[in-house]
Amino acid sequence: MIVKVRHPLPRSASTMAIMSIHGRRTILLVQLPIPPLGPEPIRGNVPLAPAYLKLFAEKRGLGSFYDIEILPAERANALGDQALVAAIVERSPWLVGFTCYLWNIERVLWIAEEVKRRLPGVRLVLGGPEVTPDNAWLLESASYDYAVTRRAARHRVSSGSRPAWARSSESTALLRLADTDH
Ligand code: B12
Repeated sequence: MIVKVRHPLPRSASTMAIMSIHGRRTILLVQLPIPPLGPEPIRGNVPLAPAYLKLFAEKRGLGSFYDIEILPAERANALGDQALVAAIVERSPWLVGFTCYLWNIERVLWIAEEVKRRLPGVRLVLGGPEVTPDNAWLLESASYDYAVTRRAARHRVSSGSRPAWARSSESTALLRLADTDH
């Protein structure tokens, strides 16, 4: 299998300096709730994983070069599908990371496709408990660019029509993706 992580961390100081000149890219992290059956407020969807990933990435120094934003829970929990797509697109993200659970995965894939249709250059990354090496249904989907699996701690890197895998930890995978030149 082909590994396509072009720039393992850490980047050279000169490359980081060039990136900072061009301004920070936006990384948007999204965690969607269990779809509600009625109008009652959403409970239980706490974006702990996005918060962890943001803190981890910023601790590793990426905050100087990437604006790492979490889609606020009030919006993630209240907006409908089209409004969610609009909320993501209006932030002009360079990369969107979705935390995937069994209750949001189908919606995530639909939203990812819509976001890609409107922002063809965006990188779409899936992570979370639903992204496992044995979830063929998900891994064979063409709706996203990268998947970070849990147990095997690998990430998939699209290379045209050929997916490839590289060893990584779940959290450092996000750093590696942010560090991949495009
Ligand atoms: C805390 C917790 C809760 C809390 C809060 C959940 C929340 N955050 O919204 C409460 C008590 C509310 C809860 C409720 C439920 N939970 Co719960 N919960 C957990 C628990 C114990 C920890 C989740 C957590 O936040 N961990 C901390 C974060 C930092 O870690 P993490 O989620 O693992 O994220 C890491 C990776 O997944 C990855 N990652 C995650 N997102 C992304 C995104 C990208 C882009 C990348 C690169 C990586 C990445 O990187 C992160 C850092 O390493 C897990 C079990 C577990 N030990 O993981 C179950 C778990 C998430 N819950 C589960 C379930 C089923 C439920 C309930 C449906 C139970 C029920 N029957 O009511 C409800 C529904 C929740 C809801 N949204 O309404 C399942 C989900 C299964 C699945 N495949 O989706 C889990 C995995 C338990 C299990 N093994 O079955 N839960």
